[in-house]
Amino acid sequence: MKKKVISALLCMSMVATMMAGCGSSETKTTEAAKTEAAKTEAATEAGGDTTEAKSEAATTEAAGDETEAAKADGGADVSGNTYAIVTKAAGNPYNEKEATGFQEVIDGAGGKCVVKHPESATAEAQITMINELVAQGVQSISIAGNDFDALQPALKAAMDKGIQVSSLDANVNPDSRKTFVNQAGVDQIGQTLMDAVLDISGGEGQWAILSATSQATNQNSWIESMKKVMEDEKYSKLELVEVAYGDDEYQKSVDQTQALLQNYPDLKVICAPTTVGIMAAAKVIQDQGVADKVKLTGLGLPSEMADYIGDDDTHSCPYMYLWNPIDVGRLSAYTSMALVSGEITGAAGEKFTAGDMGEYEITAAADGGTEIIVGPPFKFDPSNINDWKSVY
Ligand code: RAM
Repeated sequence: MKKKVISALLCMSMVATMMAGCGSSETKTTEAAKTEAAKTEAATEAGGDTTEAKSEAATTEAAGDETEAAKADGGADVSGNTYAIVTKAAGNPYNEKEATGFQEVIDGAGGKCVVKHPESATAEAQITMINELVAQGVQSISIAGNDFDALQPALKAAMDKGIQVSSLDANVNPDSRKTFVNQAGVDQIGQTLMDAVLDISGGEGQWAILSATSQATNQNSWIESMKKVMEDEKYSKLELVEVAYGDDEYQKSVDQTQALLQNYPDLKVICAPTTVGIMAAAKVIQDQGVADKVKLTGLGLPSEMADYIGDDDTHSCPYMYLWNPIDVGRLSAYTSMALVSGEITGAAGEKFTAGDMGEYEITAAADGGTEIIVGPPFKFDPSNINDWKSVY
């Protein structure tokens, strides 16, 4: 019976690995899945049915079996601890997927999880939530910052109370965090997107960026990186005509796209490094029937972009990139648990095992703080979009 449970767990881990696998990390993750199964076996032999304990821990706040479940998952007793995640804003499926991944790991380990989605993507809305979480006495806060500096007083106050603060997706300044779970390297994203613009434009012509909010650190660092890449001679025939902001609101992103199309009749490419923006732009371009003239690339969710990806003149987006937002949330949860247990402090050079995601190392970030990079961006094109659209 126990052996069956273990092999079922191993199979589930391997299937999950195949689903989430973005090329190079597959081997690492499969190894990690095996290690996890071995740990599970040890815990199972030591007594108690871990599978049952895990699912109970996910649904009940009672103690008891939770301790066993937590030990089986991460080595530390997380029962009684509350781990919070604050996303950029409600109503964005990308943010919801991050929160789902975070919650799944915390629940699975037997901890308590609090998910907060501010109504709008502003620093003010997040400050209110941070203050509430401090008053509630949570052990950790993982936040996708709506501003690099503005959250510092609230996050510092949280850290002064012993709360472990880390950021994910969009960074806050180094004084406001222990570390940052970064979806992919900033320059890697900048280079990848610039090369896509170069390729899709045919090497020359006008292009524009459709971003999220003007305060979003992730967007701004990717845009800065693209501009740096563009200084190279290779990109000299490209003209960046405007950076427009749709604030990660669908209608505003639609309006901004319409304005770009109207103001720049020779526009060849729009690059939207935001899942909300790219989907809005894709719809506008196709609805206006100009997909033969204006092309789109950027960062998009395969589930939202499947209808717009194609090589012909009726489709707006030849290809785009992203990473698994569920994994960004999952790694943030493992990071929060490791910070709370004291396994890591957030210093460069520290390593820890993020459950079945495998081992990660904390590295120095360009802003003087530290970061943990989830993995490289993954390309979605007509050859694979149908395989991915139901995954995330
Ligand atoms: C949007 C948000 C998020 C970003 C993705 C790519 O959903 O702006 O912060 O990481 O796009």
